[in-house]
Formats: sequence, C-alpha cells, structure tokens
Amino acid sequence: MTTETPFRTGFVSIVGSPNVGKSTLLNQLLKQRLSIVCKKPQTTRNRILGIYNAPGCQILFFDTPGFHQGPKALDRFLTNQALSACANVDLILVLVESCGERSRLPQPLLEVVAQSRIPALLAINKIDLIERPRLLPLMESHARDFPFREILPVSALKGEGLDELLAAMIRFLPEGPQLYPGDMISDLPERFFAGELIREQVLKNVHAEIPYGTAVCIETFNERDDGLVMIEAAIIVERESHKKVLVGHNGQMIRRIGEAARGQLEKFLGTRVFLKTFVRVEKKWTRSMSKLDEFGYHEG
Ligand SMILES: Nc1nc2c(ncn2[C@@H]2O[C@H](COP(=O)(O)OP(=O)(O)OP(=O)(O)O)[C@@H](O)[C@H]2O)c(=O)[nH]1
Ligand SMILES: [Mg+2]
Repeated sequence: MTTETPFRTGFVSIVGSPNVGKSTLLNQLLKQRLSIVCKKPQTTRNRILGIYNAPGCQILFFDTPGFHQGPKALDRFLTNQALSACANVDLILVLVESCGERSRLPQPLLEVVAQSRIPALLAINKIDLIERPRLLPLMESHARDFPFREILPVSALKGEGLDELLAAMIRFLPEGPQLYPGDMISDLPERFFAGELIREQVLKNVHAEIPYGTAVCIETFNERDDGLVMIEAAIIVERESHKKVLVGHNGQMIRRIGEAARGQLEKFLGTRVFLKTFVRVEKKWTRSMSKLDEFGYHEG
C-alpha cells in the first residue's frame, strides 16, 4: 500500500526592514522579476502576491514594504501594509541582513509577529557579504532574542540557501488544495506591474529624495489586435523643481526612463509595447490619503 504525500498550500508573508532584500528573495524564489528591486530603501509600496508552484505544494507569498516609521501619510500607509501582512497568513518569514545596521532584529515588527502567534522563520540574507565564521554567532544571538522556529542563512542575490529555505517553509504549511491555477504568478493585473516597472526606472535614474515622492499612474493600457500594447503613464511628482529634474535637459531624462521602462515592459509582457510617459505635479500627494488612494495605494 502506498501513502501519498498530501498537497500543501499556504500563505507566507515576507517582512523586514527596508532594503534587506525581500523583493529580491521573492523574485529568486519565483524565478520571475515580479517585484521591483533597487539599492535605495522604500522601493516596495504595495503588498504583492507572488505564487510559487511546485509538485505537491503551492506557496502564496506576500512581498511587503520595508517596515519603517515616518510622519507622512505615505509612511503610515507603508507601515500598515507591512503590519497587516502579519495577520491571516500561515507563516511569517522575517528577513534581516547579515551585517550592518539592518542585521539587527526589527523589534517593533517582531512585537506584532509575537502577538499574531503565527509561526515565524528568520532568514539572514546577504551572507555573501560576510565571512562564514561570523554566521553561527549571529544565528545564535538571533535565536536567543526571538523564538523563531528556524533560522536560515541565505543569499537572495546569489541564490544560496534557497532550497533549504523552501523546504523549511513547506514544513509549516497546512495541507490543502491548490488555490490558484498552476501557471498563475500573481493576482495583480498587468497594468499594476506596468506602473511598477516605470517606477523602478525612476528609482534607478533619479537621485536623492525625488523618487520617494514619485508615483506612477497608468492612464491607458490597451492591447491592439496586432498585439502591440499601448500604454500612457503619468509620473506624479510633488514639486515643479522635481518635474524639471525628471524631464531633464531637452527631455533627455524622461526619454531615458521611458526607453528603459519600455524594454522591461516588453520582457515582462512578452510583446511589443508603445509607451508614452509624461510628468505631472500633484503638490503634497504623499501627505494626502485621498491622493494615495487615487494613485493605487489602497488600505486593506
Ligand atoms: N550582496 C547582496 N545584495 C543583495 C542580496 N539580496 C538583495 N540585495 C540587494 O539589496 C538591495 C535591496 O534589495 P530589495 O530586494 O529591493 O530590498 P527590499 O527589502 O525589497 O527593499 P524595500 O522594498 O525598499 O523594503 C538591492 O540592491 C539588491 O540587489 C544578497 O543576497 N546579497
Ligand atoms: Mg521591496
């Protein structure tokens, strides 16, 4: 008689401080560039669902904004997104860095994790940046500070330790049927990812504090019969001076952003894309709840 291994399905939230590599990890696990990545903090803004499919299991991952507390409506929105991800999931994966300031455990976030009573694993990311002998003391110290079920060293960037991490996560998932079709990678619409890929190019090409006050609004998204996808996107900034920087001398900057974004969009959508971008000033939108809502940052 053979006993079949039951199918496991569950929700896993990836949480942690800004810039620790949450989105890089999600992309590596899914082998898809689903969530935008940047060396600057506060890149991810929405809770992004990424679906991992393998024989015998389906994991529904939430990538979340980095947990950080600040005064603006946008800061509060980002923090709420991170905190709400610590409820109604089967497992919480906390991510820290292997060295530097973000190797410390994010205490306020861990208090929420503790209250949730949801099992938590810790992944220590960016182990490619430290000497191996430093790893064990770090793992021991984190184990003393919080009752993580398991602590796993990984490098999301280099793909190290990910099989072990996946195996550990699967052990904590409940038995249950597959919830989404096996070829689906997210529940978010393509136009959401279009906006994100454009915002990623703004983050990469524009310096200083400007990207933090930037949102992207997809005004039209149409696929023509011949397969060409026509996209019109407004890049929203807070000030006229920021608009000047984004447009650049003779429109050079906005052209560079548009061309790079179009390339990424064509890869993501697997088809030709016509992209028109323009810059619009909306004063103090990061302080306004109604504007946040308008630009796609919905609570809940
Ligand atoms: N050396 C090294 N760098 C990494 C690793 N994982 C991520 N990074 C880099 O860390 C930076 C931040 O990565 P993200 O994935 O955007 O981090 P995040 O936690 O999603 O950041 P927010 O969305 O802003 O909270 C990027 O420059 C990544 O390339 C890693 O394992 N090793
Ligand atoms: Mg991110």
